[in-house]
Amino acid sequence: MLSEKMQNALNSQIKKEIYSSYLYMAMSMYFEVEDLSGAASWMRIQVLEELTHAEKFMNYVNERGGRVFLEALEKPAFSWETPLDAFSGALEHERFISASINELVSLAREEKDFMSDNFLQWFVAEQVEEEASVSEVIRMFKLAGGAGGGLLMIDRELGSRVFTPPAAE
Ligand code: OFO
Repeated sequence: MLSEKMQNALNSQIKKEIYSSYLYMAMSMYFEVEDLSGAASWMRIQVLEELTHAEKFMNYVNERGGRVFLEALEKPAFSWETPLDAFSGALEHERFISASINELVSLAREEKDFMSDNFLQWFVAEQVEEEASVSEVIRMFKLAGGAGGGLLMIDRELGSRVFTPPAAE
């Protein structure tokens, strides 16, 4: 059984994961307006990934006999100065999520809740990937320096991303 404190913390994380998908949907819509369909598609895949993260947390809370309470979401930004700016915002957000996962691990250890600790390790590894994939896009945008041809090439590359659902446990 989950402690009430852990249940609340997991519920707060569920909200953050769903908010991530909301934020990336907003970024996808921004890229659509900017005629960067590859970046828009990359973000739409990120939306799906975030929803699978939220689902993993929800399943876990249910499995441990807890209760999921969905909270209200804040309105995300809808516009960014440049594509690089949007991806930099995504990296900042991912760092915030990583810190939040680390807090959950600390709580699990404090409470000697080793089941939660073990469950959360998947997310610890996932956050390494989340930060790395956004950083890689940022690196590409910086190399292109906002130039037309380079931007088009990056957009094509981003459009080749495919959604791979996480393996079922
Ligand atoms: Fe769920 O990892 Fe991104 O936010």
